[in-house]
Amino acid sequence: RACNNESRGALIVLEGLDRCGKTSQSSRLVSYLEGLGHSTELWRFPDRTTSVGQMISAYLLNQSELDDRTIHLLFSANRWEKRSMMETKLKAGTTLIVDRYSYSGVAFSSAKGVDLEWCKAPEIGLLAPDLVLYLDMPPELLKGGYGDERYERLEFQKKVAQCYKILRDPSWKMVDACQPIEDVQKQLQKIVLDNVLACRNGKPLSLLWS
Ligand code: NYM
Repeated sequence: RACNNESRGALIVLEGLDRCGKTSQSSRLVSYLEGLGHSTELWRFPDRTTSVGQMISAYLLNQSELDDRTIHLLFSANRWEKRSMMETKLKAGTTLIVDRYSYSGVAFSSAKGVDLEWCKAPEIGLLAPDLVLYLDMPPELLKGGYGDERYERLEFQKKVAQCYKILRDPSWKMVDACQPIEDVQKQLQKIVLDNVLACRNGKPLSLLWS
């Protein structure tokens, strides 16, 4: 029963401020795991391809205005609409490397002043990550400055960093993202591989928010 092809994949989340290197580290991790023969997919939130995701994208591009709680619930709905597919993939043995998840949802909305517990509530019952990797970089050093999307301003990113600090728990792996890309990747690879192996060996899936 516990043969390898019945064991599950790992749910691995990368978090951090805008432009700290999450996206390139995530895709490198997928190549690394695939190279070792582990079935792996790259996911990201927001997933802008769904109809909810298109509303989110328009908001981020400043093409629409939405109340802070409304956009918060859309980000959450965007995770809920992917939840069953996520569970199916994990149970089929595929590891998911996820670029942002519920922690971004809570950190960015609470940085706007929305109550933190209120922000967490709609995330309850989503799958809990097996591993949260936080790419740590001071807001002042973020790569190449910011772009034009909503939230990409230094003062706001400082607030987001504070909110991440409140959310952080001892199980998060903090990685110094100021190091060269290759060094960051080496550290991430080791942590991720250990975690993928632990999940294959029968670690049960759990739910947020615990
Ligand atoms: N963001 C992302 C949120 O405000 N709430 C969420 O739940 C998620 C997943 O969207 N500035 C914010 C963080 C980013 C922006 O993300 C778009 P990305 O990774 O740049 O596509």
